[in-house]
Amino acid sequence: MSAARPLLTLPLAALLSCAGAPSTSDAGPPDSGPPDSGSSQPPGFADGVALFEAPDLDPAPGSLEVNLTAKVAAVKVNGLTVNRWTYDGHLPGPTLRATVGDRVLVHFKNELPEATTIHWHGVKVPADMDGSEATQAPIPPGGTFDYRFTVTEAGLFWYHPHLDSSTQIGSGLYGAIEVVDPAELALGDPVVLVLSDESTTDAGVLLPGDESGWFGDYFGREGNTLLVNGRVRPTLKARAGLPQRWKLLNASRARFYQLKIPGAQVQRIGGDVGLLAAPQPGNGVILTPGERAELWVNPAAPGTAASVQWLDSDRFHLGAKLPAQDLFVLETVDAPALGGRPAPPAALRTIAPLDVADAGTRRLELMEKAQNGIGVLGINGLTYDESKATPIMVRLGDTEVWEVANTTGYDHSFHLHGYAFQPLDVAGQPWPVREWKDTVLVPAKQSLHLAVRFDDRPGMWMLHCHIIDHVTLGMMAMLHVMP
Ligand SMILES: [Cu+2]
Repeated sequence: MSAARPLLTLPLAALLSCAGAPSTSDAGPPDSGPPDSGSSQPPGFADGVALFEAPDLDPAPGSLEVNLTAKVAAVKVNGLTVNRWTYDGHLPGPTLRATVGDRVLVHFKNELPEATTIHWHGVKVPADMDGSEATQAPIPPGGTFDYRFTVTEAGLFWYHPHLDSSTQIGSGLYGAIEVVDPAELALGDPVVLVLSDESTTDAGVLLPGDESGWFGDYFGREGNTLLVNGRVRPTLKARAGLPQRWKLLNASRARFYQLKIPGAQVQRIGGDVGLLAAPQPGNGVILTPGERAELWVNPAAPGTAASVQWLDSDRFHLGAKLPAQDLFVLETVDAPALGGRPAPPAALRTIAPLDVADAGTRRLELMEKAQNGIGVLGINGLTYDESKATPIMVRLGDTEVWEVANTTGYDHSFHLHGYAFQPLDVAGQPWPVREWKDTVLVPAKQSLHLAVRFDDRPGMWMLHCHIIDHVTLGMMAMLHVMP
């Protein structure tokens, strides 16, 4: 594969000068002047959050070929050696790093005690590679499957099971997919940060995936241990004035992350599928399960150690918030970079709006109802079991505007397989920036409008709440993109 990691090993300034940097992009005017020469991140600045990278079995450029085995393995978490469900014995699973245009081949083997599949969240795979029960039979224990697809867009994506998902994701089965585009703006030294949590005893033993039954499904299982790249409160080092590009993924089952990053200038520069059209305010960004965000982070004063914290976003609208929790330490150790970089470029990339002049409209209600004396969740009046025989039908080539209406009293995370969409507005307010998303917060008692084009890859797909426990209660539906 061709996705070596020049930004981690070369000084940013050197990279900018040899690449010609912003001028090679069509994203608009260059930013606020060249950085100083010779400045770089502190040596080993990201060692504290290093992720294992899947070795490429095919050295030819344009392809990434990896082995991936799901298995129970001993890992070290918070000083304890504990068993987790893992990909290749790593928590998170190995990072797949690829370049736009790469063909990806994953030789998957299931050594778990139960059946599984892999869903490639956000990657535009063919329908029969999507890993949902709509298109793939469960891979039994001992079974194998080759997943093949091409990565066509830059961004941070991820992979996880789409079967017994609350238990399997909650037990450790998730990994990042970083797709880079050499033609993209250089926007700081990249760091992938996988945010997850797990529910364990004091001895670090995982609680059962269905722990606390219906109550856990309804409220969503938030773990008692917060992990950043599989570690408890690791340290990331930085140099004042020299921006880092944090690529964040929320791989938790149910927890929302509102991030507080003290002592730094922070702009959101990317969303689920690559860069935004323009930077947005980045401190306080909320990530629902499955969502990604890219943040441009420019640390302020050297000699400081700031705790990057999780804040409660009150997703149940209880009017009271849980105390903040530490996620990781941002340690600014070196003298300031000469000249610094006060802001990212005002234009990041060109994103054409989807043409919705002739678009059909569709309403999807995220709702709850009583069934046999308990609350269940669904879409348009039906739980997944009730609706799966009659999928939502759309036509290949059509553009549609969807109203996703949340009529429950708490927030949901709406995820569409196979197709990215452009959010148009939420709660009556225009979406602040043009961007591509596949997972989005739909606040309680509010509606969100999005535009989506079924441009390619007909077949059966899924849409569901990415609070995975809500899938268990029925908030999922099948979508048939008809050729
Ligand atoms: Cu939900």
